[in-house]
Amino acid sequence: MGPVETRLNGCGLEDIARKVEAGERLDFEDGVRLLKSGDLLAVGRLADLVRRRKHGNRVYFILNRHINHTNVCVNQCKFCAFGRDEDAPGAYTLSLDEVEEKALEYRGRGITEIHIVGGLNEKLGLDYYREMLSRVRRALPGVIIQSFTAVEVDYLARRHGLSVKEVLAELKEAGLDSLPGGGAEVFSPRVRELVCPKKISGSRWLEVHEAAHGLGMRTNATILYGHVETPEERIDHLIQLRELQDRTGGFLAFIPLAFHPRNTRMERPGSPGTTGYDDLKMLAVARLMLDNFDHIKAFWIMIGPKIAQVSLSFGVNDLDGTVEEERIVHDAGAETGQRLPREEIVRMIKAAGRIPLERDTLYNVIRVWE
Ligand code: V47
Repeated sequence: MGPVETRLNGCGLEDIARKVEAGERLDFEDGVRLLKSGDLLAVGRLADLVRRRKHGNRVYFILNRHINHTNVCVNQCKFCAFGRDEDAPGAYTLSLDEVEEKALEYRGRGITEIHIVGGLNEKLGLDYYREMLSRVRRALPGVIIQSFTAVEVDYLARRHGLSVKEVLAELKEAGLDSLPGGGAEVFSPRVRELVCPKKISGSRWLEVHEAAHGLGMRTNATILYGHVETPEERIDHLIQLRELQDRTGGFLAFIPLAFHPRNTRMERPGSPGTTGYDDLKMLAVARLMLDNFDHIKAFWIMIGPKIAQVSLSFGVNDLDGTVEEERIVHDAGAETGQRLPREEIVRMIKAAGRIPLERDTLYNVIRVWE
């Protein structure tokens, strides 16, 4: 009996613990049992074992800046409080000068990554995106541009009658380095029909990321959890990501995104969103199922800095990030701040007994905060 297994006696997960200790891949049924288990600490301990093997005492964070250039969106996903019609109150589209100004504000302040995502706005073509990239590149030389979801890339391809590969190649030429993980939601067609019927399918999302990997771009992956999806649909989503990662190795990190219902068409009385248990379980199960992903990242904006810090004992090895300004989840009622200073992230990681590593997008270490 292995050390972890010993401590898991009686939790009903001993056979899974044996697999984890032997470094064996977990299957669909294992994943569903872990998600349904009431023993959060047992699941967390297993995830922590995997995290420790991969990363020891090290926890990554990044100095980054989010920019949401437009909230005008034709998709009207039911879980989204950010997107709106062009003529709706609060609709906005940043001019190229405004995007450049936002980027320039952060010049010389140590930011290494810029994360730009927005809605599907009929007024914005490839020219806007190309010009935005080259202006941001000029404003912040050396900063990695991790921007535009697979959904935006697909939209540009369809609008301009180009292939996804052609659009990605053009954006790359203009300065795009990497794609963030947004827009994945839950791959299940049943769930998409209920919550985002106009959005690209899960298989199209995977196709866009595969094409990006083929062009040498590294990308992230997400799941939007805590709404109508079943445990089985969450695990199926993770397994589809794991299969693509087996083929390309192009994913950097997986980030579970906790659904925030406020101001969305899915807001119901008495449904305030995910609980701390669900957040920690989702992160831990992701760590256990995604054995070929190096990094599991907690987005503190969505789950709060305190749960994000605790998640460092539930499989997480990366805290995203300084952020600076966030609109998507704050429009949906997030009560977290807009930014975390570097000193606060370092303090959180050290208080968890770990070594903070400031990183760039590709996980090159910029500074060790001993
Ligand atoms: O694509 C939309 C999600 C995503 C809500 O790649 C919502 O490093 C919760 O993708 N409640 C955008 N979530 C954010 C995103 C992201 C964030 C941090 C890091 C990275 C990365 C990516 O937010 C959207 C959608 O899946 N979202 N509405 C909502 N009401």
